Amino acid sequence: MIAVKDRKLALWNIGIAYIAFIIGTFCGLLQVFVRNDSLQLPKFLDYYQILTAHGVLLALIFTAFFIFAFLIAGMSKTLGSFGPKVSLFAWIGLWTTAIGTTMATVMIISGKASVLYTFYAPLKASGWYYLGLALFIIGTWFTSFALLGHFVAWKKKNKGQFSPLFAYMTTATLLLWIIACLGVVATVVFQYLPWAFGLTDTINVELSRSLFWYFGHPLVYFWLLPAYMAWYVVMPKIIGTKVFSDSLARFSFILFILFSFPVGFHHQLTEPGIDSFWKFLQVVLTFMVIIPTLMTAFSMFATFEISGRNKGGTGLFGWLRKLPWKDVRFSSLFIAMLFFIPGGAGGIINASFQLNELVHNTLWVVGHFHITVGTPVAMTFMSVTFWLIPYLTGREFPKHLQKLAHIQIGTWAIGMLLMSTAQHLLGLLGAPRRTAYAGYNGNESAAEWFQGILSNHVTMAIGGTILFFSAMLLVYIVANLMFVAPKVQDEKDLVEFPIAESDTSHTAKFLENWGIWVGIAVALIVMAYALPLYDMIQNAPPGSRGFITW
Ligand code: HAS
Repeated sequence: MIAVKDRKLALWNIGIAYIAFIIGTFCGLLQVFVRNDSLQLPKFLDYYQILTAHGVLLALIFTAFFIFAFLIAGMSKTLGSFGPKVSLFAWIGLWTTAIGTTMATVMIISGKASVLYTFYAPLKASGWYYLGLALFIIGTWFTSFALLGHFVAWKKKNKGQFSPLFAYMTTATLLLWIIACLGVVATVVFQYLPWAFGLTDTINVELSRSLFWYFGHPLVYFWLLPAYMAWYVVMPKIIGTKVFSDSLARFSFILFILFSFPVGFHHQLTEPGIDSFWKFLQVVLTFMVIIPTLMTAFSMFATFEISGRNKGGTGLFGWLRKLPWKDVRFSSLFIAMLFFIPGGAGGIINASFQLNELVHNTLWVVGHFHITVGTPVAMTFMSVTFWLIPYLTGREFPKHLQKLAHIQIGTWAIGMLLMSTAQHLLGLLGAPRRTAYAGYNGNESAAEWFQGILSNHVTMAIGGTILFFSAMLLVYIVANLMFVAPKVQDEKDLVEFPIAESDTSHTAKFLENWGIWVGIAVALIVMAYALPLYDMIQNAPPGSRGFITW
């Protein structure tokens, strides 16, 4: 059992995460209906406003708060409870992040920041929106440094020992986050804030987008790595076995630190001002970042098979039947992983220079991120929710809620399958993303493209509605686990915090030498970014004034 004060900290983070989840998913529901022209929004709301709220609240706020809750709980569990300084920093982090979130949300709701979660210039939001985002990042840094401080203190006390796998992975994730944020902090502080508050008239659009994507791609791995932590460390315990290979797991996280950064240009392959050499280089490096995921896939299959065979499964696939399908903590993780197969394959298509011409800025990309962050990541967080909240609140996870959890996971999978398939197909047929309903001026041949059973905005809306139902079911389960489910009487009946045993006897010491890895990461960043960024600043295109198009 972790200390009460650390539990409280984690619970506050989860609480804020789920408030963002409620508003964000409701905006998603509205969106799918606007896009198939069956809903007219009231005058005070417009499509781009709800699209911005949806993206910011789910992709940035829900994920970040949930991730920090998971990391806080796991670090306290594996390294011991936090000292006063760590707690203080983590609380300052929580409140700064919450204030930043509130500022940004208020600006979006009041219609002063309909710039979507990527806030591409020259769209111009109120300066208070960018300030809110800056506070959000600063807050996450406080919490990150608090957790890193806890790690360093543990290492000092346990000289020469390997850190527990969970703590190691947390450290890698936080380093990735801190280095990634440097890009977005640079553009917000030096470009957006002076521009939005009227100190400068114009903005260098190309530079701002490049700095954003320097951050934006590692951001997706900041979502993914905590999910991988649950796959590597939590899942084996749930299915009754050990981590397949401690060194493989650690090394895959190191590869993410190295290759997450020098790849941001694959989001800008159609950006005219970047020389094709730099795009080519970053595309090649993008293919390197696939390797740790394939290592993870190999490791997961091996873990499943070992566990299934230990339980008596025979034949080529007999072990699959022995896995604990009735345990929703496991079935949700498994479905999450299944979704990542087409999700990752779509990523490879996006990253391929020529194919990107076809899919860029279409609904295909929206389909892609719903089956990466929207399912593998989000469903892993749901799986974690099912045991982490009762563990922290000291409540039971009663049978009727477990049944509901199965329905919730099933409906999420069905809704997402329908919605994301429709999005992928519509995108291939040319439906643009980041746009409200388009009737193509009643053009008949354009309308025909969108009348297939799956390539249809109605299918997308049906999927979206099922997803919203599933989201509300999840909120019901969360509220019950937080406040209603019966308290356990005896600590031994407490829901388990599953951490699998990990054998470090073959793990190489240099994997724990962070200086080497951060050094190589910096060298790769300099190689991929120094010259193109220098060029963008030295030979800057004429800046753009701001546009408020809504
Ligand atoms: Fe992506 C756009 C390329 C992974 C999220 N991506 C986005 C956007 C988001 C996003 C949010 O190159 C939109 C941004 C925006 O608003 O503009 N993506 C990739 C590549 C990968 C990738 C190469 N993306 C992710 C992940 C995300 C995510 C993960 C969130 C968590 N993505 C792109 C590109 C674009 C893009 C371009 C820009 C498009 C454009 O033009 O705008 C790779 O990391 C993928 C590697 C993964 C695999 C899959 C292997 C998986 C296997 C199954 C796993 C199974 C396991 C075990 C572990 C190669 C093999 C299962 C066990 C069983 C028994 C089943």
